[in-house]
Amino acid sequence: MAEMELWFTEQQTPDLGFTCKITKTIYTAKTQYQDLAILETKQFGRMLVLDGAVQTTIADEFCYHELISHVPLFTHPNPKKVAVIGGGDGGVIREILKHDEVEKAYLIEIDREVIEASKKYLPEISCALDDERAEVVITDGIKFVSENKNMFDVIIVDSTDPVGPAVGLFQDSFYKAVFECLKEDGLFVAQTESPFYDQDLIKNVFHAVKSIFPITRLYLGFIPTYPSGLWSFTLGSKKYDPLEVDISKIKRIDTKYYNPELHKALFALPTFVQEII
Ligand code: AG3
Repeated sequence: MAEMELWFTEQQTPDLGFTCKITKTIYTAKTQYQDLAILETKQFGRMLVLDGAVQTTIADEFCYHELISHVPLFTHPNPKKVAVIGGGDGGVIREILKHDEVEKAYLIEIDREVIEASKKYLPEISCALDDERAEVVITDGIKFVSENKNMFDVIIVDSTDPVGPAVGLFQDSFYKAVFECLKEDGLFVAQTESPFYDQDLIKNVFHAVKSIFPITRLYLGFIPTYPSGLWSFTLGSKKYDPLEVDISKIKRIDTKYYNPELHKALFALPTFVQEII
């Protein structure tokens, strides 16, 4: 008898699915906050899925993790204290710790089980979580930023989609708290979904951030396993403008997507995206 084929589909929109062949279901759990699965896919290697949405895969995680980390960290001239809100797989922490000036990187994750499953099944991504410069805090990111003032040089919001546990991470009150939680020359970046499918969200976030931070910028990258592949990041900054960075001074670090030539080019937007904001 021919071997049975198993396929996983993320329903990216009510009318569109993203399907890949899986060779093994490595782990599944219903955590306090969400449904979690680690799948072995043929095309992308291991994949982390939360509430049916692909979060990261071994093959393309570098695109997202490098984009969300190195743009803010090379925009701030001396990032010493950095916080990641969400990001329990540890991919952003791994990228942050490639910067020698970073003294401490905090991972503020609400769901302990995401960290545990990633440590066990996605070691390539979670490997830096045991570094002595990394500190894991299990708590609600909204509570954490509201309780800590004037503390960080850079904050990176690596959330899930704006449904379920992440809804509050896309609200005006959260961006105000992020502003207060940053030092006087701090900056932050949040992942803000697909400019192809989530135009209202991007517009709302951009204008909310713009009403709070003196400098607000949108940049794009390509992430093959996310809806439409085209992905947006919104940056809010108190002082440093990513477009003013002297790219000749950017240190070469080990990356596969980010490079100094790309730093400003990422902010050049297609016309239909310019029209969103
Ligand atoms: N966080 C953003 C995932 C969004 C994907 N959305 C989707 N597949 N519908 C990724 C976490 C990686 N550290």
